[in-house]
Amino acid sequence: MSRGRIIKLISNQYEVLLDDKTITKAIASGKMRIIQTPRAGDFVEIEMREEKAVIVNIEKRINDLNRPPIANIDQMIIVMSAVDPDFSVNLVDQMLIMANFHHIDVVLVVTKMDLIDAGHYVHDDINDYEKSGYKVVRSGKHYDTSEIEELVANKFTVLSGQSGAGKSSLLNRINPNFDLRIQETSKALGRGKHTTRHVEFLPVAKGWVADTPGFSKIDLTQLSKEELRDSMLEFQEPAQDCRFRDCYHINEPGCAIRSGVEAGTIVLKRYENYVKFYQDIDDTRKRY
Ligand SMILES: Nc1nc2c(ncn2[C@@H]2O[C@H](COP(=O)(O)OP(=O)(O)O)[C@@H](O)[C@H]2O)c(=O)[nH]1
Ligand SMILES: [Mg+2]
Ligand SMILES: [Zn+2]
Repeated sequence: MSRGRIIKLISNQYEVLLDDKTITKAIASGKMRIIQTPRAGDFVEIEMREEKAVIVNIEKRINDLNRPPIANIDQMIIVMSAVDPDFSVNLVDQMLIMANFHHIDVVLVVTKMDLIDAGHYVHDDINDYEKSGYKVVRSGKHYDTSEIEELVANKFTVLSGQSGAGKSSLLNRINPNFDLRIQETSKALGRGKHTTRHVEFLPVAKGWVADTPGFSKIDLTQLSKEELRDSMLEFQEPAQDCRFRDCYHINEPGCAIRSGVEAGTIVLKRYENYVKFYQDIDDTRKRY
């Protein structure tokens, strides 16, 4: 019996990185497929059966995403382009909430910075995320990648971001040997659906990174209002001063978050998005 970690999954074929750093192909036992389907990132036990490596056990997952199907992630890198497709605060906020909800450390990488000038509004959006306490890395064609290489070292990272954001380009910039397929943005948009089953961690700068279609469609209404509130990381500390311990920061008196927004210590745009997501959840609950 040996132990390892699934780094690649194509239909029902797995590749497992064993503890001794060798890689083996494996299949899942019939029993395994019924109890729990193995996912990329899973820690597994392997047994040799008739010269075939068979996955016979999956260790309890530390975290577990569905889109993409991936487990035990140390870190999520949200990749969002400055333009083409346009930077979307809405989408970044949704991805941040999902990462926080799953208790996964998160970094925002903004690509295609080479395509915007100094006065572009994206600079303000980026500053807002930094002000909210998030780590942001600016990237673009010919930009130095050493900061990102340091971030991924010794970790299992998932890249998340819409098609055309520049995920594959970013990995190619770090390691030109990958030669990952880069798509014209116009063709990339609206695609991605067919590739979701294929999840693969690539060896990137002393770490492992999965280039996946990411959260192609995020539906925050799966969360409860409480889960949404608790996934707004930058609210956690100031919320200690709300009059009510279970304050939702909507219209409660003595709300420290709303006074923070007024005072400018909490970014208005992020608060507005929170209220919007909150109302979406509220509307969905009322319908059922
Ligand atoms: N100018 C510029 N173009 C980029 C950058 N990153 C990606 N692109 C272009 O954006 C398009 C989509 O890139 P790709 O890496 O396939 O995006 P993915 O779908 O997120 O993997 C391609 O035409 C790339 O050449 C960047 O940093 N600067
Ligand atoms: Mg790609
Ligand atoms: Zn409050």
